[in-house]
Amino acid sequence: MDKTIRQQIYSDVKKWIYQAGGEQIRVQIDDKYQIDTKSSANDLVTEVDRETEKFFAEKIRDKYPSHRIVGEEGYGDKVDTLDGTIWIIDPIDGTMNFVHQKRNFAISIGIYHDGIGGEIGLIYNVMEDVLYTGIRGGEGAFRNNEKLPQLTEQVSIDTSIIALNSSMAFDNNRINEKKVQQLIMDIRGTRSYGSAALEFAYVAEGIVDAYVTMRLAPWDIAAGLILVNEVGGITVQANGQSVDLLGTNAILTCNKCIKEELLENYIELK
Ligand code: 2AM
Ligand code: CA
Ligand code: CA
Ligand code: CA
Repeated sequence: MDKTIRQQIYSDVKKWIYQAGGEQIRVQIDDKYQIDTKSSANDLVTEVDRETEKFFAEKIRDKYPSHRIVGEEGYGDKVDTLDGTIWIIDPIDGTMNFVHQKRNFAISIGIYHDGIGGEIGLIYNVMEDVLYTGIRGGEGAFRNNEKLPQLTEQVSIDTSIIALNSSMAFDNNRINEKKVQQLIMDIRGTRSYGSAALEFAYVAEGIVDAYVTMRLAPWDIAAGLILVNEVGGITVQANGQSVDLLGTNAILTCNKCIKEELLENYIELK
């Protein structure tokens, strides 16, 4: 992607994220809105998820009519190839947190171009007003415009904090749960934030050393990929293969110095 176009898109998406998150969601956080369920009783979606995705889809189609959109709530296009420019949108990542906590959720937007994952990535922690950004090209990743340091090489399993869902420790259908239990005993601590995008951002920020999770959709990971990349971290499928950008993935994103040990000793998919 041409550098000038990349900068133009970046400045537009940043403006729109602040509008959607700040001027719309944050000021209306105490308003009543409709809550529905999707695949299960715990899989929530609200009017605000839909309205926010619609807001982005309209802005993008107006300004960049040739670009395609992949969105969680159905305002996007049917996309099955990675040609051209693709916007991958999660209007609210952490809807359960949005509904129950009124915090700890994010808007996540990743932009791909011609098969390259992670041209541009933005994750906006709406209630804390913290915007994580990354643009391809080795300039690094930023937290509210402050450059994040490259991930330190001083991390080992026994001193690491790892974000994971508690269910992984007793789910013996998809993962070797005994090894997850061993991991939990061997590391310093676990965290579970309930927003995949924020968990990626925290890996990029270096405040957790890895995030492991079993089923993520393209919009859960698109923005996070570039943030973690730009600080020298790595994201793979939990079986070690490279990420399928338009598919569902079990994901490991982490500091590079613990990747091999995690894959070899602790994460065994069934
Ligand atoms: P969401 O809030 O956008 O749906 C919760 O652990 C994390 O997993 C959130 O980032 C959530 O995204 C994501 N997730 C993916 N698929 C989910 C599902 N079927 N039900 C609930 N959360 C899901
Ligand atoms: Ca959802
Ligand atoms: Ca999500
Ligand atoms: Ca969502």
